[in-house]
Amino acid sequence: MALISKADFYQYRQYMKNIFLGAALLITGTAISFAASYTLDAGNRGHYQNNGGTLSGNYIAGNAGHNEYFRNYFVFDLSTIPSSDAITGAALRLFNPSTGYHSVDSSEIYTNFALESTSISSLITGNGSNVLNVAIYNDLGDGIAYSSRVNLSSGSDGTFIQITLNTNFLSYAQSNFGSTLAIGGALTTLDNSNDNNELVFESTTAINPSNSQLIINTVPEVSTNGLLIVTAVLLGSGIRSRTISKVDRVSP
Ligand SMILES: [Ca+2]
Ligand SMILES: [Ca+2]
Ligand SMILES: [Ca+2]
Repeated sequence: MALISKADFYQYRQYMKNIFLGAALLITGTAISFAASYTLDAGNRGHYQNNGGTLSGNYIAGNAGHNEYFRNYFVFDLSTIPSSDAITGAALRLFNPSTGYHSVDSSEIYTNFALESTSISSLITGNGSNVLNVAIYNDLGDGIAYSSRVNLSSGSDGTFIQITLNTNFLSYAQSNFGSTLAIGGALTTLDNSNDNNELVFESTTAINPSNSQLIINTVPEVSTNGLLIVTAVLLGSGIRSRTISKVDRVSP
């Protein structure tokens, strides 16, 4: 005995298709809306000198002649990023002022490094003496690299330098979501003369905090994504089985 007519069945099938499409769009839209991007101003930044001198604010890097060498640092507060999020990418965004590039060479390479032997509190306050601070200066430009070598020149003056951070940094940042992290930087194309000027990020003492930023992109933790996929599959298979059961019951 027929339960529904063919016309009713086709209308029903279209109705269910629309529901399924709507649900799929909703789920997809929900998944996309979870992807997040965080742009954070450096909470602390500055430089250390090869003689152990240090200054917060100015993130100069390179050689100012007279055996004066500088390496810079940046500290970021990640407390706004949920520790359950998964990092997908990161970049350091640094403003190089109109007089920022100052070198005897036509270009210089700037590279970011991990802090292996310096705590964030030591980085901010120093080790207590210039002699002890030399270890911090060294740490800022050695060890694990967080960025590939980035080229600066006079053409970089008055522009933002966006530096893609590598997987070493992504792992480091991921483990510090909800907390703070620090990153060092140095010029890695210095010549053998202690007296040649080879500087980048000069004149950065009093510039806007938003001129040194960390950008972090994330998605929800894997289990949340998995849940969304499972929900979509279950919804799809449930609708299909109900549609098929209706086919069996259409009148001849
Ligand atoms: Ca280091
Ligand atoms: Ca050089
Ligand atoms: Ca030099």
